[in-house]
Amino acid sequence: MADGPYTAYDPDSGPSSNGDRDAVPSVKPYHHPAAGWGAAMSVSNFMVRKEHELLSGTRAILKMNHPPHGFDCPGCAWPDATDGLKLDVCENGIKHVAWEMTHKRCTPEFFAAHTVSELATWSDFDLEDQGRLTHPMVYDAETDHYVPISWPDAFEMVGKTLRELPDPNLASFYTSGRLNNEATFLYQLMVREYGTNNLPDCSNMCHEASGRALQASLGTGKGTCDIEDWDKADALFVMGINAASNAPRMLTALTEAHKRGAQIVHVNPLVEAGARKAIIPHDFVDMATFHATKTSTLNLQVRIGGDFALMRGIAKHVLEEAETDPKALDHEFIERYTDGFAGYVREVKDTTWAEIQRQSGLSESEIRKAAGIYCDADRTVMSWCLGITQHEHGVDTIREIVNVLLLRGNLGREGAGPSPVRGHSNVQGNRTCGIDNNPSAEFLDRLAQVCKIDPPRANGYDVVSTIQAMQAGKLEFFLGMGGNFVAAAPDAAYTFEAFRKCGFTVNVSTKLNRSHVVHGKRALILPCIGRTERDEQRSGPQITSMENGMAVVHMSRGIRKPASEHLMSEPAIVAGLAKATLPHTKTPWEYYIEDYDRIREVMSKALVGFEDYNRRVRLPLGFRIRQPARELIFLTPSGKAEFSTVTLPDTINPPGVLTLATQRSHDQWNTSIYSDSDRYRGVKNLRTLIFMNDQDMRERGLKEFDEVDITSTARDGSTRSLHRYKVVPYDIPPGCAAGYMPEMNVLCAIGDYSTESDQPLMKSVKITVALSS
Ligand SMILES: Nc1nc2c(c(=O)[nH]1)N[C@H]1C(S)=C(S)[C@@H](COP(=O)(O)OP(=O)(O)OC[C@H]3O[C@@H](n4cnc5c(=O)[nH]c(N)nc54)[C@H](O)[C@@H]3O)O[C@H]1N2
Ligand SMILES: Nc1nc2c(c(=O)[nH]1)N[C@H]1C(S)=C(S)[C@@H](COP(=O)(O)OP(=O)(O)OC[C@H]3O[C@@H](n4cnc5c(=O)[nH]c(N)nc54)[C@H](O)[C@@H]3O)O[C@H]1N2
Ligand SMILES: [Mo]
Repeated sequence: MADGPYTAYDPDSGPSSNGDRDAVPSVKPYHHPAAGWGAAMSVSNFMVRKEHELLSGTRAILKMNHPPHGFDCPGCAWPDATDGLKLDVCENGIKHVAWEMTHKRCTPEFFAAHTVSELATWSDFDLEDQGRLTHPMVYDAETDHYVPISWPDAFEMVGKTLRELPDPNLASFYTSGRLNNEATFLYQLMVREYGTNNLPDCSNMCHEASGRALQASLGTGKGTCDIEDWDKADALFVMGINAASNAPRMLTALTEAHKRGAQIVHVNPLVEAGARKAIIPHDFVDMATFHATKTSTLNLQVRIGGDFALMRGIAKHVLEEAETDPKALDHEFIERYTDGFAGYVREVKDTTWAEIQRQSGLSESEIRKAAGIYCDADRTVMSWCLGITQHEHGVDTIREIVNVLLLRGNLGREGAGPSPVRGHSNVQGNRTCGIDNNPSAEFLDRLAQVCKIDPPRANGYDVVSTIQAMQAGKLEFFLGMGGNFVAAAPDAAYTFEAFRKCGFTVNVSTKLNRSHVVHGKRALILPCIGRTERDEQRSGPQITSMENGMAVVHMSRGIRKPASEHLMSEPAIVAGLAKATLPHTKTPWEYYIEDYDRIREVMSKALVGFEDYNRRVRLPLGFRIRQPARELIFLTPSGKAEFSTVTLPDTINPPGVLTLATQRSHDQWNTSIYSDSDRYRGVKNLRTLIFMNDQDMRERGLKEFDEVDITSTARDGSTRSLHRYKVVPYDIPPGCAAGYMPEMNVLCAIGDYSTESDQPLMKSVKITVALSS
C-alpha cells in the first residue's frame, strides 16, 4: 500500500482490479505478432463481455475516422489513412470507443447509495466501471454524498465563486487533450477574459519537451512530417514508443515500410511487441493466412535516459564517415540552412566513445550499426514519444535528434524530418487553439484585437505549479476540462492532499474518476457528451474539429444518441460557465453555441493558419496547418535551424539505485484501466508489479513474484514508497526497471521535474528495491 491514506493503490484491494479479485497473476513471454487475430479476439471479448455493445458498437466503428459522416477516434493522435479506403481503426481505438459507448450508467441513485469517503477507497477501475455520468452533481459535505444540481445552479455556483475571488490567479483551469478545437478556443477565451493564464494541460506531463526543443532548434514547436513522409522514408527511427499499445495504427506504417524495404530502428529499453512483427487487421490476406510482417530491422535496448548518448554516438559516426566520404554530410544544407555547426562538431569530437557507451548502455558496434543505417538512407524520419520526453534532459535529447537529422539534411523534404508521436487525440489542437500557460505575445495580441478582450500577460501555472500553489493555499478554485488530474499528476500523496485543500474543484467528465472522489472543500461533477455522440444545438447537429499529431485539422461528427438527456456539450458548458462568471463580457457566448460555425468564424481570424476554417474543415481530409520549418523557414533568432551544443550529461546512478520508467500497460488509457492484464508483455491479472533485469534481481536475492518494497529518493532527499509489489524478471538493461502509471505516481516527487521542460520525470524515478518484510 502507498504511504498515506491511499487505499485505492493498495495491492490488497487491487489497484485497478477488473472485478475478478481471485484471478491468478501469471507472466509468460509473448511471441505472437502485434495486432492480428490476438487484437481481433480481444476487441470482440471486450465489446461482448464487458460492454455488451457488439452490434451498435460495430456500426459506430465503421464510421470512425471516416469524415464527413463519422467521428474522429477519441483514442490517440495518430493521423487517419488518407486514401479513405481502409478500415482505419485499431484494437485500442475500438476499446476506447466502446469504453465511451458503454450501456452502464452512473446515476444519482448510485451516488445516493455510496458516500464519497467510501468511493475514495474504490479502485480506479471500479470507479469508471460505473459507466457514463448522467446528471450534474454537487458535493454535499453534510451527508458526504454527491447530490443532483441543476445546470443553471451549477453555473451560478462557479460564477459566484469566480466573481468573488480577489484575484483571478487564485483559480486554475486544466485541459486534457481530448477537448475539441471549438470548446478549446472558447475555454481559453473565457479564462483569459476572466484574467489569468493559469491554463495547465496534460501536455505539461507529455510532450512539453518536444515543443520546447523543436521551437528552439527549428522555430516551430511541432514536428514537420506528414504521414506521407513516413510512407516515403528509407529509414524510420522509432524511439521511446510502445507503438503496438499506444499508437497501434503506426503498425500499418511500419509493416508497409518493411514491405518496401525501408529500415526500421527501434530504440527502447524493452523490445516491445511493435518492434518485432505484426499483422494488420485490414490486410485481409495477411489475416487469413496468418502472415506476419516484420516491423523492425534493429532493436537497440538503450539504458533508460541513454538516448542522448546514442544520438551523440550516431553523430560521431557520421562525422567520422565524413572524413573519407564527403557525402556523409549534407554540406550544402548545413551551410545554407543551419547555424552552430562548428561548435557542434567540437562538442561531438570531445565526447569519447567510452562515455557514449557508458551513458547509452549500448556497445560502439551497436551504435555504429544504427548510424550505418542512417548514413545509407537518403531519407530518414525520426520519431519519439514519452520514453524521450519524460526525462531531465528531454529537451536536449530531442535537440540532439534534430542535430543528427540536420547533419544529413533530413528536413524540409519528402520522407524526412522529426516526428513526435503525440498522445491524446487533440492535445496538439489544444495548444494551437490557445491552451498555453506561457502564451506568446503575438498570440495574445491577436486574441485581444479579434475578441476585444484585454488578456493578462503574465505566465500562468502549469500542472506542477498548480499543485504546489494548492498546497501553499494559493489556489481557491480548480476546473478540470476532461481528464483525471489527481490521478495523472505526479506525487499522489502530495497531490491528493493539495486537492483536498482547494476551496472548490470542478470536473467536466464523462465517467466517475479519482478527481471526483479526491476533491476540494466544495466540488461539482459536470457530465458532458463524448466524441461519439450527437451534439445538437439551436441550428441543428454540430460538427467539431481536432488536429492530429501531424498538424492536420479535420472534422468529427458524433453519431450516437447522448448517454443521458441531461448531458451538455463541452462548448455549451464553457459558455454556461462564462456567462455566469463574466457579467460584463463582450463575447456573445450564446450566439456562438447556437451554431459552431460562428466559433470557427472568429477562430479563423484569431488563429494563424485557420483562414477559411469553416470551408476547409469540411474538406474530406481537412487541412494542414502551415509549418514554416517544413518549408525551410526558421523562426529562430538566427533565421536558421540551430544546432544545439550541449555536453553529454552524466545520468549514471550510484550503486544500488535503479532508474524506474512508469508507463502504460496494453489494456489501459492513461488513468482508465480496462483490465489488469498487459497482453503484449505476457502479463495476466497483475498491475502491482515491477519489471527488473535478472542481474539486478540476483544482486538483491530476488526471484519471480517475490514481494518487494520500492522506495524512490527525490532530488531534495525525500523518500516515497510502494509496498509488496511483485517482481517480474524481464529483458530490460541492468540498472533499469519499469512499472505502471498511474499507481506508481506515488513514487514521482512533485519537485522532480525537468529544468529544461518543467515536465515531471516520470521515466526516470530513482529507486531502491528490497524484499518486503
Ligand atoms: N491504448 C492507449 N493508447 C494511448 C495511451 C494509453 O494510455 N493507452 N496514452 C496516450 C498518450 S496521452 C500518450 S502521451 C501516448 C504515450 O505513448 P508511449 O510513449 O508509448 O507511452 P508509455 O507507455 O509511457 O511508454 C513509453 C515507452 O518508452 C519506453 N521507454 C521508457 N524509458 C525510456 C528511455 O529512457 N528511452 C527510450 N528510448 N525508451 C524508453 C518504454 O519502454 C515504453 O515502450 O500514448 C497515447 N495512446
Ligand atoms: N507516472 C506517469 N504519470 C503520467 C504519465 C506517465 O507516463 N507516467 N503520462 C502523462 C500523460 S502523457 C498524460 S497525457 C496524462 C493524462 O492525463 P489526463 O488526460 O488528465 O487523464 P486521462 O486518464 O486521459 O483522463 C481520463 C478521464 O477523462 C474523462 N473523459 C473521457 N472522455 C472525455 C470527454 O470526451 N470529455 C471530457 N470532458 N472528459 C472525458 C473521463 O471522465 C476519464 O475518467 O497523464 C500523465 N501522467
Ligand atoms: Mo500524453
